[in-house]
Amino acid sequence: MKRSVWFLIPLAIAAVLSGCGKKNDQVTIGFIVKQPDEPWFQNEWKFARQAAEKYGFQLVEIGATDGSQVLSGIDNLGAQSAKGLVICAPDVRLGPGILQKAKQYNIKVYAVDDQLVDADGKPLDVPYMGISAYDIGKQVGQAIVDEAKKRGWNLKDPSIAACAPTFPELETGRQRIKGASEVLTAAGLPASQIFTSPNKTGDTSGGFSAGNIVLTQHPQVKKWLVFSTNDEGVMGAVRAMENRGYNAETIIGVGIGGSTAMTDFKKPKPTGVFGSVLIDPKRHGFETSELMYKWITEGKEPPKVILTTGTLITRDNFEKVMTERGLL
Ligand code: FCA
Repeated sequence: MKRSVWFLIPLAIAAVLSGCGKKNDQVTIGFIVKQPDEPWFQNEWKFARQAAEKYGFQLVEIGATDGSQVLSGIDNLGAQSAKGLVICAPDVRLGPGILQKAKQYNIKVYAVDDQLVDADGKPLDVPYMGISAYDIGKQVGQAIVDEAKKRGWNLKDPSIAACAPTFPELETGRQRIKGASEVLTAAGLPASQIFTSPNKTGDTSGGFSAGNIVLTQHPQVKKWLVFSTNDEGVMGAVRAMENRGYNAETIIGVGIGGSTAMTDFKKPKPTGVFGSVLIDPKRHGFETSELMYKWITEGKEPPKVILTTGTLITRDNFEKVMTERGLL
């Protein structure tokens, strides 16, 4: 070895040691999410890290936007002798493949947000924590109805319609849309005035494209009600509307999530994103990881299904509510 590289040896040893980064008996848990840029998933990771700190396990965060990334992520966890995996999969129909791969490494699986299903769409027998999607959808619908009433809008007026970027591949997505649609029609909006359009990517740009399709098809609409699977769908559609001259006075959009909508609430002037049903990334991140840790260390399997609740936030109360939840 040349003299000049001797000094690198201690550095290399340190790198190997810190790369291992875990004590011999330390539990490793993986946390795979489908959309790592989305604030919801970043918050899940943030709270999972708090659980890791509290219980002293090693958390491996993996962003996987397609099936092959999920499978290589599980191989990676297997190589690190991980014992558990909390996962929101990019495609829930990968369920059987995920379970098979995890079994190969003796890794326990906990589904979060999106329930894993088999090829026929039947839920798989793995613990699941999701949101109470139908009820939260109804909260969205109710928030829109209440605000429309305040503005004196008559939902039977044919110049008022709803635009809903959907995510029909997911049961939780279908339930959210169903809940909101039912409340709106019960309040007088004709079902034929609800225009859905799939948000192909589940993010804001997907919501923007879905919104544009609806807007092009229905230029006669003067006032829009907007709801979706998540904040991203609503925000995307609202941006498309703003591009065509609609504004906070002619749009009532209510999302699901909270952290993405918050960026609009922080703007000096109101936008078409009127509200959001804030859901609970702490439960979905901290509690799933905690329950997984206890499953591994105490053999106590998490409850089969936990469905979490939501709280409406708007420009008026988001600061208070989100500060209380550790989200601001
Ligand atoms: C699904 C949605 C996310 C989030 C989560 C709770 O995974 O795609 O945006 O709403 O449920």
